[in-house]
Amino acid sequence: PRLVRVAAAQLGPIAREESRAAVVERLLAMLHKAHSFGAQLVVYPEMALTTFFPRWVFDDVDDADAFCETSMPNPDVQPLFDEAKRLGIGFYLGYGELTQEEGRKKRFNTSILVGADGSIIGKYRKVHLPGRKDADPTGCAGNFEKRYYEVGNLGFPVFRAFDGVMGMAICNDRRWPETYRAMSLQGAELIMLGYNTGTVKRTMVGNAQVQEPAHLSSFHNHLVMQAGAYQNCCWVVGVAKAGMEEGVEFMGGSCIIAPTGDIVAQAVTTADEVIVADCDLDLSLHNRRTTFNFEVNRQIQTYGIITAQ
Ligand code: CDT
Repeated sequence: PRLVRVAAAQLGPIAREESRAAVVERLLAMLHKAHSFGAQLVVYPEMALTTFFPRWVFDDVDDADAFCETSMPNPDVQPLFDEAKRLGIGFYLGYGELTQEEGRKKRFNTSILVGADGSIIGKYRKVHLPGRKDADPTGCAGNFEKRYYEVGNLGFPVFRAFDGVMGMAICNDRRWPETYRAMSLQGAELIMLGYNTGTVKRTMVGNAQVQEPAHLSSFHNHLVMQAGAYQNCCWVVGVAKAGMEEGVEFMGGSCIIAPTGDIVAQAVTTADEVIVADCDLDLSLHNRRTTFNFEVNRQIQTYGIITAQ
């Protein structure tokens, strides 16, 4: 078997006033715990260095810059890179990215994969941005990522690393089957994804704010990741930022899911917590050769509508 011991490092809440240096201390504490468990790869959440700022509508969208990183690694995050390299552990890290491209400023919701030697193996920028661009006049609050971030422009790349083929996604991406399929078609065997997801979902029906039944948020969280893993023959490592953050409660439920769709490890708190599993990347192969032998069984001549306007 091609075994990689993977740790999911769930974060409890990050307060707006918490410095990056303080957050990195928490990431380091979990890195050490993961190391004591023998992990080779640690997966941190989406936007793991700051509070989840897109819950707010800043009048000046550029106020978001303060929550973004202009370089990676930077002095605040360097201790994590250094210690992970010293321990020979790789990691996935989500963060807000501020960059200059095509002669203008852009922000992306980004993740990177760092190798055991401390080098950045690959980068992903979130494709499926949730929420709204502007405040709802009826006061419906939630997620305003579309206000601050651009749609990721790197596609769904996969990377040869950790003796397998690795992919990345971020939060809302996990709800979309295309996310997993795009990477699975390139041979992805393990997909890492971080999330910041409220424990209740409110939607507008006409002028009324309607709350989903409470059990659905958590059910949907696991449903989509388990289906993604099974239908695409890959491991999925979903890692939450959890707990009560700036008045909003985020769900936990971080988990490691096998290509069978089984959850093999799951967090039980909504605080900083490390869980591990031995992920046999060869497990991806069984279904790829049988039920989901893509070459033999996909019927692409019927799928055109998926990418048609
Ligand atoms: N961070 C993130 O992508 N959160 C979304 C919230 C969706 S509700 C507007 C999610 O899909 O979990």
